[in-house]
Amino acid sequence: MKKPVIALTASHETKTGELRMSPRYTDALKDCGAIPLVLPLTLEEEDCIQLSESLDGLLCTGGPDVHPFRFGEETLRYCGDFSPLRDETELSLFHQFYKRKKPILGICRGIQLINIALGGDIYQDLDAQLPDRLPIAHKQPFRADAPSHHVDLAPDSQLSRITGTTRLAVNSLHHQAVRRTGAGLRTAGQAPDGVIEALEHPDYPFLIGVQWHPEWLCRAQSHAQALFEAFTAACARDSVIS
Ligand SMILES: [Mn+2]
Repeated sequence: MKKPVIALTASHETKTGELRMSPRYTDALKDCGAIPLVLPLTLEEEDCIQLSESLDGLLCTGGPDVHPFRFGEETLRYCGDFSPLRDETELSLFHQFYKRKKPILGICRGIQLINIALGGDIYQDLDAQLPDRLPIAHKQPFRADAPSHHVDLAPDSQLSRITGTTRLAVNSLHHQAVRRTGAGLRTAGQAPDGVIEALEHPDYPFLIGVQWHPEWLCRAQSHAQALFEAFTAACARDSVIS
């Protein structure tokens, strides 16, 4: 059987222009039987159309903040750095894969990008904009391969079906988070302080975003492995159809 080919977006070093890819993402996909394909950020729209037609799925990875103009806001004091090239290319890729109903998984920045692409918005900084929440450390003070807080899943969510549970122990390396959810998306999981940590699209073959980093947890947490397996299985189904 043909392996599914899954596109990943790379991290962009804005000072040098270099692209960077953590092997954790590519290993997680490879371990599930997929061929990971890291894309450049210099893609025209017609390139994104062609790639979305020929590839089997899209993984939107972690990275810097999306520019606030993308969700109609001024830049607030605690917003972080951004990559204009990455915002532009990733949004274009998302829209083309989305249009063709190809499987899409968003991780960290990826869940925020998916939400913004579908008309939702985000908190530019949790500590500044939600100071009174339970003080969960969304930037955990220790290694990323150890979980630091829990996420409670909606019992009827795709994520609870995939993971076989409604409570996940996750890592946390973010200072922003989903606020208003975009068109068609539902909240699938929240941290104990109410912060949205997972989104999914009930009417789409596979469109899931998670605020944590499952690529760091594959060895330690079976739910992380289950998520990558479900994603690559959805991409494999797609590769049979196309
Ligand atoms: Mn978190």
